[in-house]
Amino acid sequence: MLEKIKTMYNPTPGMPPEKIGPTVGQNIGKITLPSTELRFFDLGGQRDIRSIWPKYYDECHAVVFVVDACDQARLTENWQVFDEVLNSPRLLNLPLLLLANKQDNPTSLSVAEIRESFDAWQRARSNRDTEDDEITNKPKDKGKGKAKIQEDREDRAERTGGIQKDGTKEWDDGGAKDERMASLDVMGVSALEGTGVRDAVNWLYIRVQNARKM
Ligand SMILES: Nc1nc2c(ncn2[C@@H]2O[C@H](COP(=O)(O)OP(=O)(O)OP(=O)(O)O)[C@@H](O)[C@H]2O)c(=O)[nH]1
Ligand SMILES: [Mg+2]
Repeated sequence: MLEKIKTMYNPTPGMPPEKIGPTVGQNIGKITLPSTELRFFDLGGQRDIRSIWPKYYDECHAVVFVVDACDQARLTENWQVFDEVLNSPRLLNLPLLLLANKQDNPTSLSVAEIRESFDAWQRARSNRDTEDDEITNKPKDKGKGKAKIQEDREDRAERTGGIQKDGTKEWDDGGAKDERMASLDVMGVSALEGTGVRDAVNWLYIRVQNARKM
């Protein structure tokens, strides 16, 4: 993604996709826009590398979270990590953009589907939290023990990401979307083909400019 941004905005192109390996630590990049310079810190997403993310939180002016929209098997893990970022106190007032990458791939989830998946994951979690207090009285769960029931639920959410086989919602609390989710911006991109990349950079440009004026 960052290499594509460099290629599109800088005289010297970024690395071609076939030369890009998993990010160990950080990659940095800079682009110059009218009256603004945007500096990017691309942080690796692997589990061990995530622990360095908070070191950047105090310095940054916006956060872009890139999700692989083709990797449905890892969406639950993705949402757990995203939710932590979303709730990090030091990031709470910063512009946050969620990018659904790999839109060039026919198997990728659309922006709407990505939103819905996160929404469903959140509902599943809050359902788990409330039901946790009641479960001991449920006949089908009798004798299972609280820990086991919780484990079953988590396993199921892990497998499905909150979406049933037919694509419908597994949980429906009948309304009240999380306010933060409603105001969260999600955009579709293809880091490979560059689709949506200018829209994402413009989004950042506008947000960072606006934040400066305040
Ligand atoms: N089809 C398609 N493949 C992509 C796109 N972006 C990345 N890939 C492929 O996905 C794989 C992972 O890409 P990376 O750029 O290493 O992903 P990353 O999110 O930076 O991963 P980490 O650096 O480990 O955090 C590579 O095989 C890329 O070629 C895209 O927009 N479309
Ligand atoms: Mg990377």
